[in-house]
Amino acid sequence: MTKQKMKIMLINPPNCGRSIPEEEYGITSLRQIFKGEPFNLEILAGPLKDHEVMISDLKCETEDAFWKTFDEFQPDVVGLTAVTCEANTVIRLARKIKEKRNPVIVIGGNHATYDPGYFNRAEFDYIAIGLGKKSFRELIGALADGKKGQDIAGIAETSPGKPLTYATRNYDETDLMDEVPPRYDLVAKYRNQYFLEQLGLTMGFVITAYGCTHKCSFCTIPKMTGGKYLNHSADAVIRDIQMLGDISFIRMVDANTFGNLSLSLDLYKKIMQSGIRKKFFADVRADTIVKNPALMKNWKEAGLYAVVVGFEDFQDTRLSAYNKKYQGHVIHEAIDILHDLGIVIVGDFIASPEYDEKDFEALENFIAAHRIEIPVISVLTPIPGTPLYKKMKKDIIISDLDYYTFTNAVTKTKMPAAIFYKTFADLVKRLHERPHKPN
Ligand code: B12
Ligand code: SF4
Repeated sequence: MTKQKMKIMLINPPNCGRSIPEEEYGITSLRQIFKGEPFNLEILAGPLKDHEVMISDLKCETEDAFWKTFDEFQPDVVGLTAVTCEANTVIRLARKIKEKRNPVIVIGGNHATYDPGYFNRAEFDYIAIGLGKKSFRELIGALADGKKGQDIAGIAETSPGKPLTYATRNYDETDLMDEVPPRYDLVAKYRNQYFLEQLGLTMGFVITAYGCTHKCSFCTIPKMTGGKYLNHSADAVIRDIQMLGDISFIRMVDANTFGNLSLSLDLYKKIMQSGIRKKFFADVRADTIVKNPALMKNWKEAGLYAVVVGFEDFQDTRLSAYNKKYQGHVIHEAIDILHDLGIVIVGDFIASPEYDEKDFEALENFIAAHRIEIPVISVLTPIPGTPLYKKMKKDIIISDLDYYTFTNAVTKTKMPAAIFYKTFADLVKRLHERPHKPN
């Protein structure tokens, strides 16, 4: 059979999810800190040059505009992405798409990877588990040849009512397809909407490495690569930064940046040599900072402006319950290093359902005492498929995934729920009242 040129529509779902503190306690900025480009879809589009591909970002346009584009484009294949709080929304969207036209619908992303069975239903034809750049290309290749994609590792063909079967993909660096850049051009029309309200700036995304070798109990990253840490070459990252043109803030969206020392050094050197002068944001583990202060210094010189550090907590017992693999003193040391270098700290903390008033107070005091410039507090959320979910399943009181926005207590709280939310919401409000502006 001859290869068919496919029309492929990749869709970023609309802003969704429920948030009790926002709905009932007047906080407006928890879920929508900023709109980010649908980088995963840009990456998936990269190797599909033989086909006609478009990206629709429903976070940036109205549903009416979307359906008009959909009717005009008439896709053969639709690719949807979703984190957990978007899972129900993409099911509804896929249902509507199937009613209008019957393209092949593929769902991928964090929720599909951790809880693929959730999408084993008639609205979807295939589920992508883990990294999708190469496996999706293989699937499109098979469909273009008039075949099915059931034999592609990492891709499950749905079988509603029956258990899902698929071959696990043994991810390696070839899955990153280093030589193929993301299709930034496909979101050019939305670019000015990718805005970080809290800092008043727009950002472009690049990625240097995927996955993580750590196993924090709540996290939905390790399975993405089968627990491996996979790197792009420094040259590919430089290429991507340059493709973003004059955007001056670059977010490295790795889950665990600087996890490979030699790559991080190589990239730093190449940034310096190439004359790239940007402000970089990266997600870095506290122990990486403590083990590699010289690397942090180099990166400060290369433009590292802020780091997002998943501190999660500062008490050893909780850190160990989260399987963080370091103790509280590491956090103190990391903060000192970052302050000395003048790198802005975006500190992620988790409010446990075990928290009482004293714990919230201790957290606020810790943030103030350590001058965490941008604290981000989420509520501990057991995402299906994680070790935390297994542990907390019996305590779940809200199973509707719309509420899995990391802002709701979906498990029983030690404090009465209303007081927990009020204390959490008041703390977040106070922290938001001291916004940090970039210099
Ligand atoms: C940048 C980022 C954001 C940005 C923008 C995200 C966006 N573009 O929409 C902002 C700050 C807005 C954001 C917000 C939130 N985020 Co966020 N975010 C990230 C971060 C750091 C990077 C995402 C990224 O670009 N990754 C790189 C891409 C290439 O990887 P990827 O998405 O996994 O895609 C690959 C595969 O999954 C697969 N794939 C993905 N989609 C599809 C689709 C198809 C068809 C196929 C075949 C394959 C496929 O192929 C891709 C390429 O290999 C991740 C952590 C991380 N490092 O991944 C968290 C992360 C995705 N966020 C998370 C969460 C919880 C949220 C919030 C709910 C938090 C909150 N309370 O504010 C909100 C909700 C956002 C929303 N959609 O409504 C969680 C998701 C957990 C979960 N299972 O729900 C993550 C994993 C962080 C974490 N460690 O817990 N986020
Ligand atoms: S929270 Fe960070 S360090 Fe822990 S498993 Fe996830 S990506 Fe790795």
